[in-house]
Amino acid sequence: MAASNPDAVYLKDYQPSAYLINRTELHFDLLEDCVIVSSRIHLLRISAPAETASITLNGEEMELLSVSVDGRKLEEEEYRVSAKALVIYSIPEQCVLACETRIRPQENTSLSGLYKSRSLFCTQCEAEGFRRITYYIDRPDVMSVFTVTVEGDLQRYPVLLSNGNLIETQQVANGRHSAVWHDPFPKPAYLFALVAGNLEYIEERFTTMSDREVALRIYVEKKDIDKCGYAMRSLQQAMRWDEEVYGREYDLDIFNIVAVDDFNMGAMENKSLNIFNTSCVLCSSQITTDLGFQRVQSIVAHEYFHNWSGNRVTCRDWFQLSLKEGFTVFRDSQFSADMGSATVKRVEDVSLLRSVQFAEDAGPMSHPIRPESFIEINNFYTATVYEKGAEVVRMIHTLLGAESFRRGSDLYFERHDGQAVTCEDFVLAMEDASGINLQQFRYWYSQAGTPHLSVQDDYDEAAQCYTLHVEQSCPATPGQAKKSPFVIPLAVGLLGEAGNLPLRLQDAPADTDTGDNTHRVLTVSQSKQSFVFEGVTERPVPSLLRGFSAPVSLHFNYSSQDLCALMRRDGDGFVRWDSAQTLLARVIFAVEQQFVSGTAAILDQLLIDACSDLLRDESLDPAMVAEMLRLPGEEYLAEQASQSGGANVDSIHQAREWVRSALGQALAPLFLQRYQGLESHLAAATEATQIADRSLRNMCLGYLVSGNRDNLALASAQYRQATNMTDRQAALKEIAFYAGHELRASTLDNFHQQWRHEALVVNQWFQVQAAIPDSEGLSRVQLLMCHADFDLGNPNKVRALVGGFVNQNLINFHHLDGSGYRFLKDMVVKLNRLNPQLASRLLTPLTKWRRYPDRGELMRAELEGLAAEPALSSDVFEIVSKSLQ
Ligand code: B3K
Ligand code: ZN
Repeated sequence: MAASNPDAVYLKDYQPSAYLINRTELHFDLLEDCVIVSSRIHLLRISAPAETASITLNGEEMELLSVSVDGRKLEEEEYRVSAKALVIYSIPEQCVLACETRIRPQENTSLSGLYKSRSLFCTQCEAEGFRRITYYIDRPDVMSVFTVTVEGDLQRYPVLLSNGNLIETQQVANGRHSAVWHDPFPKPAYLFALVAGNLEYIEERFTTMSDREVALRIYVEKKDIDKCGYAMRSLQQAMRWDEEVYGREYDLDIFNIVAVDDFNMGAMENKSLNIFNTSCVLCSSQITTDLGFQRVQSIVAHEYFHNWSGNRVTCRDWFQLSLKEGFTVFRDSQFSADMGSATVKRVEDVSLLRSVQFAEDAGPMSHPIRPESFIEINNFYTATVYEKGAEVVRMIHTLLGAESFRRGSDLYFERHDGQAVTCEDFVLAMEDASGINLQQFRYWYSQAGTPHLSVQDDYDEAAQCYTLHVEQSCPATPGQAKKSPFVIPLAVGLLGEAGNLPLRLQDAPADTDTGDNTHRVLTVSQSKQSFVFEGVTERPVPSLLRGFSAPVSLHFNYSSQDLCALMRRDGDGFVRWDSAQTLLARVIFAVEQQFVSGTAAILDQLLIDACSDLLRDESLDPAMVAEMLRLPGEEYLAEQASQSGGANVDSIHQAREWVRSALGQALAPLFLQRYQGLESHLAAATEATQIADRSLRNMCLGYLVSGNRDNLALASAQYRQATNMTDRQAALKEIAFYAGHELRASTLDNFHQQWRHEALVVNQWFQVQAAIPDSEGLSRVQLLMCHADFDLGNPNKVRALVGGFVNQNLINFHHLDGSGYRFLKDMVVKLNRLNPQLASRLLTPLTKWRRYPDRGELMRAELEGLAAEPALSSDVFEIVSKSLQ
């Protein structure tokens, strides 16, 4: 472990800053081996006045060249520099503090602060990267008006960017030039950005709702200039949508996006200068899959939406991260739903939540969406804070209704514009605007864990009454043994023989909100509660948790016939999908049991019939049919299995493969018919119907290959004839996973030859190979790590290859000889030095050791090994130590 273990920070210890920084002036001298940063910060003490007082500024990994106060250079005894701070012993109530520091972006492999991505200077300051640039009060509630001068070589760095408006540019001596940027909006340091390099841009104009012209630019390397159009269109759509749906207008004359290769996550919402991972901006149908296009659209929108939910109104402290992230994810999911199929979007979001967030909630890092403490804030950019946070905002939307929710968001933005606030302020605005009391609802912010909702029904034929008995509970999570009941909006319908029945809830006014009398949102707020429906003329099948109205795990004892009925006929698209998933999971687990007990596996005829109906009905949205036929992932199945005793990855994998193959065989003619019928076109590659067709067609291909290896010929033909990356990659995957050595090797080789100049496609190539579930799994990955195109310094490559292996190749990662675990441990040790944020993210699969009774000890041993490593970063230390507790 580290010589001294890093300490935790607690929400309860929050204190406002003693100082404000009204203005911040920065000057960057970009040199080839270092950067000289000169800062002038205008300080004002706001805590109890005193003659003199000390100040502590955050600062790491930098060399202090000089420090002065109001123009007077300080003597060495007037201050102290430590590894993490600069303390000045005595400072006037109001003054200008000037520092000159030297930093080395060229050596910064952590990609936090100012660093170099290839030949480009760029920054990433959220959460605490600014303190690696200059000494500062680096916390989100210290907001300042920034003026930034960037000076560098004209040839190497013709483009010099920072936040806000460009004030002036100048040629200076020695072939250098400079640019001055001023951002009139006060902002926390985490939203600061700087970019310098040789970039080209595309430009469009946007006229805002109040008729202001905004210049929109996307900056990329010259070779990528033809791949920015889709991101630009997405930005324009997002800007219009935010005006129409939230009444939010853009507030500066310029909005820039820059794409960089080396980036720790997807993108960053720096004020007016968003910095993006190239993987989240660049697209063309030649190099990008349909999923990739959707990702670009939603991330461009997400970062843009932060301009209001995050930037204009920001977080008081990092415990409030979900204030901006949960709300912004909710906003971007509404946007994506409006741009495409709302049900498909919901299905994708819920699949992610259930496989990743539910697992997080059940593991050692479980935390509420507003955590109470952390060691390293970078570890809390989690599915809980983001995705569950968005679900919590969605529930407020459901409980208030769309109109009151909009009044609440207007009030929130109006009340807090220019402030750094808390989740509580958000909830208060929602309460004030709607008159609805959210007191008990607030437990969603403070309690961790996935609530368990168990429902039983009871039908009284004589009285024509149908009752739902609902019970909620929530498992203990670290530090929270007992939970209070949550407020759970439970959207329901009742399915009869001829469709959904009209609902009359006893003792309740008619639900006027939806105008649909077959749908109703019940508010569950007690541990046990019953809801009685009157005038129910037949025994219905309950359609529960429609639209996934709350992030809970739902339990109702459906028969397989019930599930088939819901799957075929329920009025709610989400419930139709969810019933299919439940049935598929049930069949897979049944087959797993048959394997374990040595009996011959058989496929449930009910499932075959239901899938056959789905495939035959050409009136259904092909995208939804594809989602309904998608087998639940191994990760999700393992999580499910661990809830009831323990997961065995090998038998889960075997059973899942068997079910796919058996279904592929049973319905081979139908799969082939749909496969051949769904033509795939390049034209209008992003158009919804084409995407839907491709998605079902490729799903059929998967089943066909699983059912009969001869169908690899179809995959081969598709690979050769594909006019877009979606079809090419789908075919490649089938070949890589299931073809014999020769075909596999030649196809993979062909793919690499063809795309080796497109880094993003090479990453897809790494990722497909990392996931191949054959006995060569780990050695293939190890070999690929020596490939000339691999680079440990580039997070996209590491995520594709190492992440692809540990997250998507479950049987190899969990090999009983422990080699997968050792491999991950060794990678984490290496990356811990280079890029701690990346290291700690990769570590997640090892933290789930308790899920696997048969090999958990092997996993734990690697965690112990990591714990014994010297010089662990706070990032890795926190995950390791919490996993071992
Ligand atoms: N706010 C950034 C995430 C920053 C992560 C820092 N470790 C991107 C986003 O959520 O929009
Ligand atoms: Zn965000």
